[in-house]
Amino acid sequence: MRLGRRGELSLTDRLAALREAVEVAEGRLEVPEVASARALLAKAGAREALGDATVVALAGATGSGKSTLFNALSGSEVSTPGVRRPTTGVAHASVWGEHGSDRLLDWLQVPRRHRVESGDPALDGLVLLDLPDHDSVRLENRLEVDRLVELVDVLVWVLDPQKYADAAVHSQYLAPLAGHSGVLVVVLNQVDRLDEPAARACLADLRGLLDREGLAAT
Ligand SMILES: Nc1nc2c(ncn2[C@@H]2O[C@H](COP(=O)(O)OP(=O)(O)OP(=O)(O)O)[C@@H](O)[C@H]2O)c(=O)[nH]1
Ligand SMILES: [Mg+2]
Repeated sequence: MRLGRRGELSLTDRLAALREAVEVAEGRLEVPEVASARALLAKAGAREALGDATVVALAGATGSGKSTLFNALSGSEVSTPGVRRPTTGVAHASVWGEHGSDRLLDWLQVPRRHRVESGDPALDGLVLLDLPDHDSVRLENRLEVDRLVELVDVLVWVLDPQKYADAAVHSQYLAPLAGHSGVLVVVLNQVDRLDEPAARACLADLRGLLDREGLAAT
């Protein structure tokens, strides 16, 4: 068996082990976990067939600065940031390199696509998504976030100094996703709004919150 970065089993080996367990359980175990495992295997199989691009999504509350960060990383104004809330109603994608991610983006149901010519081969295959707000007054925005959170490879939670401790993000997303901490990144954005001591205090408080949720620093 191949071992991953920290001596853990690779994803391929984990899926193979899960497939074996489901086959053994078939017709013997009448528990809902078997159906969930089967659904997970089907989803992983579908995703695997769509290539090895990495889909990274910027998620967060309205006004946290997702679109601004997305544009800065994309190198152009792909997604319009705004002062009226919420601003982004549909997900936008930026695709680095010639990776042929159209089928992947069709599967993700993200029609807004922008190609980035970075010249850095290390970024080839990166697909960055700017998501709508998870705490939206618009139901369709919240549903779109919940749909994509289940499908992307890496989630970057963009928090801001005013709402970093908001229950909506912690109890609905960060704490339940603690088991996926290897593919979660939490960013404190808009720190330029704070002076140095306030920024340090805010970061320490956020760190404490994440530690209590089982999201230790890596
Ligand atoms: N000072 C400061 N302002 C920022 C920063 N990032 C974004 N803003 C401002 O915050 C406001 C909201 O930014 P957006 O990028 O539209 O936020 P969003 O998270 O995409 O918001 P929704 O699309 O509504 O979910 C805009 O007026 C931005 O100019 C930052 O790092 N510092
Ligand atoms: Mg936005």
